[in-house]
Amino acid sequence: MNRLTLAVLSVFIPLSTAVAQTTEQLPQPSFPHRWQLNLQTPASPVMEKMVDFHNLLLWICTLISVFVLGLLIYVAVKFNSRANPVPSKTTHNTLLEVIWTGIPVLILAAIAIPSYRLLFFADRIENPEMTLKITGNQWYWSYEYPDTEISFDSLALPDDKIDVSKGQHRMLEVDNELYIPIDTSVRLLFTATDVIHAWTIPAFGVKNDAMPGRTNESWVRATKIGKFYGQCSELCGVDHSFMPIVVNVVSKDQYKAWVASKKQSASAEPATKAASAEPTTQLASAQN
Ligand SMILES: [Cu+2]
Repeated sequence: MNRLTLAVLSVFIPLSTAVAQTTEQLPQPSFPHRWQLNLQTPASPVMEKMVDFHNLLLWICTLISVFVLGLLIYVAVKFNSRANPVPSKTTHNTLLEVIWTGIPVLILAAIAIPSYRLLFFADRIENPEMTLKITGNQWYWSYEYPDTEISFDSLALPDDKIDVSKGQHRMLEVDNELYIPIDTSVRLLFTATDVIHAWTIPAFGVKNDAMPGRTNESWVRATKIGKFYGQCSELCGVDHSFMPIVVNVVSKDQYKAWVASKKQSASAEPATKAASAEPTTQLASAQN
């Protein structure tokens, strides 16, 4: 091993272990961390495939970029005015033109095959085990679990309610978090009451528009236990950046316990829309 290799390794080995350690210490498997490269850790089959597709494209882009850079360097060295004082007057070459049109077309066609396959895979699931209906409102989310008749609103926690010592994150925490069981196919239905919103959880590979008067569909089958964060991803008005999403992926038993507790509290005190809408107004006025 030469000195240069040693020097490079001495820089990268501590760096990679440091990154691995901070990732392990995080309570949430997919929370972004400082100096993060690449996408979030995937937590669903769709996102796993998206990461693979992204890596495939990265290789293709890299090879093309290196090839074009090589050609540019070759041309600059071989055909500059000093090396080639009398340039050729050739303007057309049919074979070359067919090749440089045909090869990019073939590359794009080859990329289209896995791309469409993934698009259809992410589109919808044939036999969901449960359904979650997501409604976007200005500016909070409403959730319904039609199978268990649970429904609630989920509003951003204002800054003064964020407790950093508990690992909470500003503008990402909500008062009512979602719960879904692990290894369970969940059909996601999206709609909105006012304007277009978009419900997003990067680690699930889900980003769908919630549109008034329309029901969009997607699905998730969570593969990792933990807390997953997302945000509204469609400019929807003044408080667009204050409608975060928190999904807890828990074991099937924990999910059943959550459903039971949620039903109990719902029967104890029926929540009113007016009461739950109050914090939005507070949040809106706090931002103004
Ligand atoms: Cu929105």
